[in-house]
Formats: sequence, C-alpha cells, structure tokens
Amino acid sequence: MSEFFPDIKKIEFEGKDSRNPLAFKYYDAKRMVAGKTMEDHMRFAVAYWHTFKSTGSDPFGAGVFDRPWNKGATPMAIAEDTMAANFEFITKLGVPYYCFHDRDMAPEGETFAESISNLETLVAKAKVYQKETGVKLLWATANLFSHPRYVHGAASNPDPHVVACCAMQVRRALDAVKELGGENYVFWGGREGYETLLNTEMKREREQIAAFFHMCVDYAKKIGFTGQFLIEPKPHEPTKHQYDFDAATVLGFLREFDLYDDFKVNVEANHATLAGHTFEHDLMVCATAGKLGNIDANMGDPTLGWDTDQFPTDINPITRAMLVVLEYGGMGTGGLNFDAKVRRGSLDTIDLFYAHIGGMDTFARGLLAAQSIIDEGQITEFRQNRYVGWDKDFGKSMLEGKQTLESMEAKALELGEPKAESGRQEMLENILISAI
Ligand code: XLS
Ligand code: NI
Ligand code: NI
Repeated sequence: MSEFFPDIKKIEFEGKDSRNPLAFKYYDAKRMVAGKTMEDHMRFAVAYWHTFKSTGSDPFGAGVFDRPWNKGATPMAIAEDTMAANFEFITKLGVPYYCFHDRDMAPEGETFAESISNLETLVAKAKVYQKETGVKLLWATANLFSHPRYVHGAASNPDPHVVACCAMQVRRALDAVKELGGENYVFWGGREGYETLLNTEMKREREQIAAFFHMCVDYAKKIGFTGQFLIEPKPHEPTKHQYDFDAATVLGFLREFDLYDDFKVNVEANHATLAGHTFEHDLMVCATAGKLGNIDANMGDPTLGWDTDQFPTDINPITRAMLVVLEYGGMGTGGLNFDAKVRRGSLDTIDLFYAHIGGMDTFARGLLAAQSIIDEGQITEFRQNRYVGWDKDFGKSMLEGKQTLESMEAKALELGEPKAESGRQEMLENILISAI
C-alpha cells in the first residue's frame, strides 16, 4: 500500500523525551486512562477534505500543493488515487476513523445521474478499503455549499427547486453513510444564513430547514440508518448571519421545531471562538444538555476573525475542553476529527503527518492533564463547596418548587446581609497549569 507516502513508516509512540518528529510523544493508543484506552477516549478521525483535497489556495492565490494523488487523467482516476492515499495515510498514522463530504470522495458529474453513480462507485471502493484496513467511518456529510446552485442557500433557499437538489444529495449521502457503517451523519449549514433582511424572509427559511430535517429523520428511519444525526454550529462565514450561530442556538432551534430527540451537536473549536465563546463554553452548553455528539478539532488564531482551521497545538484550551468531555461522560458515538488544514506554506506531504501528530499529541496531553485534575479533586471540590447551599434547607426546597417570593423574603429578613466569598479564579488557574 505504500504508494503515496513511501518514506513514512507507521507512526509509533516514543514518549515525551523522543526527538523523532515522526513519533508520538503523548498519544499512546493503548494506554489506559480512567478505565478506557486513549484510542477509545479520542476516536480520532482524519478529514478527507482538508487533508487530501486542500490545494492551499486562498483569496489571493491559486493552489500550491503538488499532491501525487492528483495526477490521474480523469476526475474519477484522481478520486481513486485520493482514496488510496487516504487509507494509506490513516493506516500509517494509526487513527481508527475518517470522515468526508460526498463531493470530497466523488467528483460532481456532468449530470445528476452521473454524480449519483460516481458516489456509488467510490463508496463501493471505500467499503473494500475499510474492510482491508479496519479503518471506520466516523461520519459523512453532503457538501451543500460549493456548487453555484446553492448561492442563496441549500434547504433555506427561496426556490424549492434548489431544495429538491439538496434533498437528492442528502438522500444519496445518507445511503453512502449507511452502506459504509458510518456512526454519525453531520449537517453543517454552510449556506444556511443570509446577507441582508432586505431580500430574506427569516421565518420561512428557518421553517424550510426544519421541514427538511424532518424529511431526513424520516428517510434515515426508512433505510434503517441508526447512526447519530449531528448539527455543527457556526456563527458566520460564508454567510454574514448563519442560522446555526452556536450550540445554544441549535438546541433552541431543535426544541422549537420538534427535532430535539433526533439530533446532537458537533462542536468545532474555531466556530465556538468565532461566536465569541471559548471552545469549552460550547462544549459545556452541549454536555449539560446531554447533547455533545462530536468535536471538530482545530483552533483559530486570536488575532484573525475567520475560520483558520489550524491544527490544535495550544494545550491550555484543550485541557479545559477535555475536562468538560471527561466530566460529562464523553461524546457517545462521536469522536475527534481534525477539521484542520496545514498552512499554505507547508508544501510537502510529510507536513500532513507532522500536523496530525501534533494535534493528536495535544489532545492526548490535554486528556492526561484533565484526568489528573479530576483525580486530584481540588477544582471539583471547590465548585461543589461553592454551591453547597443548594443541596440542603431552603436552597434545595426552592429548586423543588416549594418556596415562594414571600417565603424567600422571610429567609432574607431572618438571615440579614449575605457575605460574598472569593471566587478564587487565580488559585484555580494555577491548579490547571500545574496539571499541564
Ligand atoms: C466549515 C465546516 C465544515 C464542516 C463539514 O467551516 O467546519 O468543514 O465541518 O461540512
Ligand atoms: Ni467543521
Ligand atoms: Ni469550520
């Protein structure tokens, strides 16, 4: 299989003192952490689009990556080579999963029928590779944002004809994910948003999206797809106002349109930060609702206001994120996929290995630090003590609905002016940094 990365051998764990750039320093797949292997905590996945389809183009210049899997004579030949590269890369990296958009795996044809058949042909090949390599599908999705027909939205489009095309694409993507035993299906509303209310009826567009999701739920039931449906929030980009702004907005939408039980949330770090939140904030919004479904692992740049999709290398926020994941029992059928791309100047295929190794090590280190914070107990204990009043007496009975404004007033009069206690933020931050 070593056709596209002939110089790379399987990436091994060598420990933190290793100076080998092609080895893991922290990610030790079989190491047990709180009763589970690191591999099972993380469920890492490689993203087809960034790792294999990214050209390095940006708004100011064309693609710069000269990939050996892009040399085929036809789009289908290129797609076959790309798939071979995908499975070779993943096997050498030692990651259990991958994820893709329909159009990453299979090129758009001249006709709708050809697009459908291209995807079917490549899904059949992917099925064979999965069997041979043991690599599994974490999730798939439909690209409902690149083609010019989606310029005014996919399910939110003012023209139902476009929505029919979008339905066709999602139907076939759901068939693909079912065929490949995928564990989740992701909806990222790439063009589900608007630029100006002068040409947009927001009420209709949100209702259209909801009606569309109901059809998706029905179709999944019909074909027996039992994987988890996930919505991935993002506040803006490409549109000015994306309807799925952040995790809280998505949960509200699901409740409003009677879809709550059928979906969980896929939190992307760089999308949370673009929404003005921290990564761990959006994780916590989902985790406390029992809705944390998956993580698109990446990081933004604090000095830039767009989705830079960098590989995560900043240990502090990743430790805070893993603390939420561990405290709330993980991500269910989800995992951690690198929705991240190498920088435009990182020209070589070996840079793809360095990038993933760094991302995996950062998360592995974050997992170990978070578990040590939990084992050590000071932060948990501090938080518990801070709220102890709610576990007894009138605090508890208020939560049980047994108090009134008048009875609470009587308590205030009896107890007098309360004394505020320190929140101890700096002390707690010191505990976090010593665990790292
Ligand atoms: C773009 C999104 C996209 C989704 C999948 O910002 O992150 O890559 O994860 O469509
Ligand atoms: Ni994403
Ligand atoms: Ni993104």
